[in-house]
Amino acid sequence: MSLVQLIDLPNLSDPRGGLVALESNQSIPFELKRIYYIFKTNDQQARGFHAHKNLKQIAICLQGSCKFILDNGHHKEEVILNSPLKGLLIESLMWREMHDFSEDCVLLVLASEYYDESDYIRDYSDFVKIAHQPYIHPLADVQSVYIGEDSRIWQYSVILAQAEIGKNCNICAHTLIENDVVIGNNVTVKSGVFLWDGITIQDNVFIGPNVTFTNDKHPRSKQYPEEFFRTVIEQGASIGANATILPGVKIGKNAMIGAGAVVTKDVPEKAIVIGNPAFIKGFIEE
Ligand code: T46
Repeated sequence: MSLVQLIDLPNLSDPRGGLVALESNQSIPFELKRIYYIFKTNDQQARGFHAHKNLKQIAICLQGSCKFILDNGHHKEEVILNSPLKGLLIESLMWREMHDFSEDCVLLVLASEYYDESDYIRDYSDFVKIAHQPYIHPLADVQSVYIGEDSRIWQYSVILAQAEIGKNCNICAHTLIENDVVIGNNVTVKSGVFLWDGITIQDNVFIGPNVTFTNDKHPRSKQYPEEFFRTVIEQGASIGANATILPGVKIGKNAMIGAGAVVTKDVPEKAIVIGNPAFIKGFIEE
């Protein structure tokens, strides 16, 4: 999604002249608590160079022009404001810089909160750290602190305290990750997947919905093996929906497991396996 969100302001102009009326929660998408304006600027003096933790704002260039640079910590976009009929919506956690003010620029800003210096993030490296923090949905139960940057954990996921999850992973709703589980970077775990003790998932692995993992060959209620089998899903492998992976299996790099397959033994690199018990149908050609 573009970082630049320009809102068309209600234009009530008629032959007598221009008129724009702004109303909280109507033409502007928040409750208005504060207004300020910046004027008598010059093109040599840039401003901004900060983000806000919670504040939302709309900037309107009532007269003249200026350039905004918006940066969400991942990428930057520029926009020139030069119309009293356009409002630039600046969401929280967005680094902003204002440059190239025309001499006659009058920049009006509508703010969702009262002034609060503690809401400012004025150091760029602090901002980048915050912008890359993992997202944990409020309905998830995440006890582990070992969640890599840019990872997202969705509703009703349970992640126990010792589990390790790398960067940029997507752990979908309704998943369970036990303690002795290590997940690499860029991994997708779709809904309905439970990762039991003893499972390692390397970088770039895709685990489809309702894939079933196991870690005990002869399970009996209340009887625990001294150690669970170790299952390893190597880099880049994909496992189709509803496949079952038996305990202790190694799935090789870039292998592809068909939907519903029951994998009873190791799968070589790049192998395509299907069926119950799963057999090799071919190899991925690159
Ligand atoms: C923003 C961009 C678009 C206050 O006391 N109350 C206020 O409401 C404001 C806006 C500022 N101040 C104080 C804080 C500083 O000591 O005024 C001084 C100058 O503010 P600052 O250097 O933050 O100004 P800009 O032009 O760099 O940034 C302003 C807003 O502060 C900021 O929220 O998003 O405009």
